[in-house]
Amino acid sequence: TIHACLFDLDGVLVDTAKYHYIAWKELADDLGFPFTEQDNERLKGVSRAASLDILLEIGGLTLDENEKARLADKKNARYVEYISSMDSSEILPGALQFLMECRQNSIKVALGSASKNAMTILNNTGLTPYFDAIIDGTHTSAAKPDPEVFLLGAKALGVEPEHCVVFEDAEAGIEAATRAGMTSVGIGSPATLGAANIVIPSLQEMKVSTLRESFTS
Ligand code: B16
Ligand code: MG
Repeated sequence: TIHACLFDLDGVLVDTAKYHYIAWKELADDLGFPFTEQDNERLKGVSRAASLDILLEIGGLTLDENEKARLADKKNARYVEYISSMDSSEILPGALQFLMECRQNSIKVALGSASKNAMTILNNTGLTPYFDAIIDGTHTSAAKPDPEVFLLGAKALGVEPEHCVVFEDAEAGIEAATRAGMTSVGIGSPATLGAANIVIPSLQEMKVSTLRESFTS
């Protein structure tokens, strides 16, 4: 039986991927190399520091740790600027309805995000009150695909991993869920999320009844 749902943030509940992309692209522009939307796919679900390493690899640059810290801060300052004006219109289709349905069915709800800016996004979009526990990049020491973020979420909710379902849009996040001993629902394309137990295009295609039918154990 399912007692808890754990949600990734970017790409599952809100579309912040576009702001991450613009902010990384501006950094690549500053550094003088092209950075496409296709390149950006590699950064999804990946921590800020690891994202910068991938970006620099794409640009063929090797920089020291101080310089990398400066660039990561610069990207983040721009990203924070973009998300500061977010509102509830940027909640992805079906997300709010499904969060409410979880509550109505006494299914506990936690956030499991890699982002250190998760609280700003949840507060600006009005999503904060829908969560029983919030675990984000400020609470974790290991990034997805490490299962830490989801294990901390289950612990905070007091639910065993086998009774948790994770909703994720990134390959690394699905792997983290599997390693945590949880069931996973991929949000996006089966081409990239084939490792998930089921894959749906968006939370619009999800209902608590569907979840219960899919996962009866
Ligand atoms: P920040 P998620 C992830 O959030 C994003 O998908 C990823 O693109 C980003 O680099 C990472 O958070 C860190 O975000 O720079 O705000 O700390 O998908 O795990 O909710
Ligand atoms: Mg994500």
